[in-house]
Amino acid sequence: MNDFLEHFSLTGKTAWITGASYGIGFAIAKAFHAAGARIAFNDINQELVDKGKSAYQAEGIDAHGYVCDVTDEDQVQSLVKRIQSEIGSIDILVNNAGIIRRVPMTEMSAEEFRKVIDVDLNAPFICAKAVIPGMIAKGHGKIINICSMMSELGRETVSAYAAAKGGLKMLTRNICSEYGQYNIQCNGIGPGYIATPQTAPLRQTQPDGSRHPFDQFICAKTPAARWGAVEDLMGPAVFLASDASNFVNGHVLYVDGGILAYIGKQP
Ligand code: NAP
Ligand code: GCO
Repeated sequence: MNDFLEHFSLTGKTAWITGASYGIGFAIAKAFHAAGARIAFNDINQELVDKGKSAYQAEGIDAHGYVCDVTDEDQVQSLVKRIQSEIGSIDILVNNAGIIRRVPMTEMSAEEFRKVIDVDLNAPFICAKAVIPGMIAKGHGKIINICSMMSELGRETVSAYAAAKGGLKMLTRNICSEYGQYNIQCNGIGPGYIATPQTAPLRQTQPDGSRHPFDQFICAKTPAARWGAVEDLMGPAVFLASDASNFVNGHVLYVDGGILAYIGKQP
């Protein structure tokens, strides 16, 4: 690799991607491995971790998988110590684990709202808080928070998710503000609409064989006229995890095919 591309290398780095048995987190972990990083991932139960490990092995990746509920601070603190002892102290954290509940706000229980906030906002706080001391000790660190279009826009039925992802954008900026002095860069990635299990209900073929109305809507709203693929996020994630972005901090990089820039195609 010529000298310049070395800036994008993750060789020798330890990366922890949360909720990465599949979906966006899995793709980001694959990209980090290809760039040279050691991979640690967690998921909420052993079945998912085992599924993830098999998937990583099928890609030739010796990923270290752990059961950990990222909303539980004791579990997170213990996991960070375990990763440090088994693989190495964490250089890169990707707060990827997330849930969504699509319910009209007035029909959503406070408990459901709190659950989304807990996973999508409180957990990134808990995980970042757990890794920052080690990053300070090492003199560098990268934290990438997986934000969303809903960090900028609202839509019907996703009030809790939008509140969480909007808060995650500001948590990203605050970690930058508070820990940038220790050579820690905290940035967000704002994926557009990506074809994963989380969005599968929005792409489901209708009983009459037609495309889901939301599928048609998103393609009309996207200049690229397509849903994103998890592969579209791999390059941006490696950039934000590497030395190539050491002066990029507090930024949310939207990987959305242009949705946020576009008024949408006339019906
Ligand atoms: P996904 O397919 O639902 O995967 C999310 C992963 O997080 C799953 O493995 C999930 O496990 C895990 N998880 C959930 N709660 C957890 C917890 N408490 N502790 C540990 N792991 C937990 O989602 P995705 O589409 O890959 O999205 C990943 C991230 O990108 C999320 O933060 C999402 O909000 C964000 N995002 C997605 C899109 C999109 O269009 N897909 C766009 C923008 C942003 P379970 O299987 O048990 O739920
Ligand atoms: C929804 C979708 C979105 C995507 C993503 C867009 O119901 O609107 O799930 O929220 O998951 O966050 O960036």
